[in-house]
Amino acid sequence: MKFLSSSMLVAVLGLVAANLGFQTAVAQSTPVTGLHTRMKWQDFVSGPDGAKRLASFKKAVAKMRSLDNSPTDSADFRRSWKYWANIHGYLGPTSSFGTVAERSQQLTNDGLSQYLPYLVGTAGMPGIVDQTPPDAIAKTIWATCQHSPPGMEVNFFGWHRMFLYYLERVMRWAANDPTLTLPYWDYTNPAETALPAEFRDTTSPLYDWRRSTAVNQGQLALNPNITDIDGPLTTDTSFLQYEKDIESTVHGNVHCAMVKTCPVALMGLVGVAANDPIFYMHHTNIDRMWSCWQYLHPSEQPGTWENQSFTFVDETGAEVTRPVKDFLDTTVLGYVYDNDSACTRVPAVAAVEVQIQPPASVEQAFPNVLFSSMPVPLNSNVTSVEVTISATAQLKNTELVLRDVSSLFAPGALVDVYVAKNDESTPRAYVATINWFGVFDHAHSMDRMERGGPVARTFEYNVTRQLQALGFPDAKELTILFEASSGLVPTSKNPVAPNELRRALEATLRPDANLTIGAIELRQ
Ligand SMILES: [Cu+2]
Repeated sequence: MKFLSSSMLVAVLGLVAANLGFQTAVAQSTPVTGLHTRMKWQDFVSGPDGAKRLASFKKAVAKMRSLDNSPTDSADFRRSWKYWANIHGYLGPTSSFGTVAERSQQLTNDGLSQYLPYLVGTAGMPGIVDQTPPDAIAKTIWATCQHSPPGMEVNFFGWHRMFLYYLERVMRWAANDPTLTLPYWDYTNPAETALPAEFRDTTSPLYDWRRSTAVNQGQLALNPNITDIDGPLTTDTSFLQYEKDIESTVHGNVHCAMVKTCPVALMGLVGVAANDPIFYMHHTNIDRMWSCWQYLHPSEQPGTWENQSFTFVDETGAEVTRPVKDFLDTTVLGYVYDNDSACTRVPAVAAVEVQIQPPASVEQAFPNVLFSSMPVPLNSNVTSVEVTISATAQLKNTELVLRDVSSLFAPGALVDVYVAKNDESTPRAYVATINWFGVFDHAHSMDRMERGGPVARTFEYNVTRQLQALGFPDAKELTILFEASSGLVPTSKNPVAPNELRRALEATLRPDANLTIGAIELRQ
């Protein structure tokens, strides 16, 4: 640790201390007066008040759904479930997410036509219909969700925190319960990766039939790998990098894994995702991940992004416009999370260097190229690339860069990235999962494709911990593995016919998508 400056040391010790608290972290039983505690789902529904909290939450969802067909100029319409889903995204001729017909055509083109009913409906099951904002307020606020299309940086955390804050106020109104506070689905805990039972109850307003059937039946759960935030939380050196990593990894992974693949409605298609109640439990957990970062970086100064303003409606249906900077401190907003201080699974590796001043680019931060490849096509379900690193390389902060990952359309599965030793003597180390949430269904990407350019994204993963686990620097012959993945694993509960499960777990990359990594680099 001798290369660490004292401020770096403080940061590292903070991480270790935070991690020691993981086992003992409990929901705050005595919140500061006036502050509501956003609880993990399993605590929200248990204890003496659990049944009351759950009833209130379901009542709010049911009441909001009952307002969907209110007169479009009424406050009730602005408090409806449909309206709030539309604030995030909607389909229609004026939407940046295109029309139902356009998204249907895309599903067909992507070879996913069996999921068309999830979008357009089927016997007795209404689908999504094109909508047009009825007034100036709706024109201003519908489809304003901030997600980063390739090459753009947006207020992903900020916009969604504001969205949830105003939704929570509407839900309190709808449940007639001023204590109702949004819970979160903590799938970062490997024990909580199955969809909570209350969302699988077909008679509940929290149920939606358009999720992966095996997930909705409790037979498959999220693969704990795809919900692990230890890497971004302990090695990212700036807020913007962390925000981008959370958005592009765990956030998108969960969206896509809730359905067969992206861009299948609801959760896999940005323009309609917020119609599913699980969307809000997912995003409350994402909001908590922002609080986890804030806890570990209390003195970090926000950037110019905090000055951007967004418009919503409140529980009276009135328009409100406020800057993101009003939403940085959740205690000012009246809530805290039951856990924002111990958010990782395993203690941070003390040898990871914490950089206080984030460098401008990966080239600047990691100037030494240990390995660089030619373009790598991922046209089968497993692709491996052998890597030989020069004998003099030492264990240091190491970045795996997947440059210009491009595809003609959604390739049909997630892609898990691993590093392994060539002799297979040590278990392979998981690095990250690539998902396609929002990549092919956002106006920015569609424009780009129409202009003839592929959508290309560059991923940077800190792989120091993984290389250390594989025995680097002694092991210098490595393999980088890419595997098609559904993002799901079987649960021990409710075993079903193996064939049925196997089909749900199946993940196939379509060769005609031309999924290609422009270059694979290892940098220090
Ligand atoms: Cu999202």
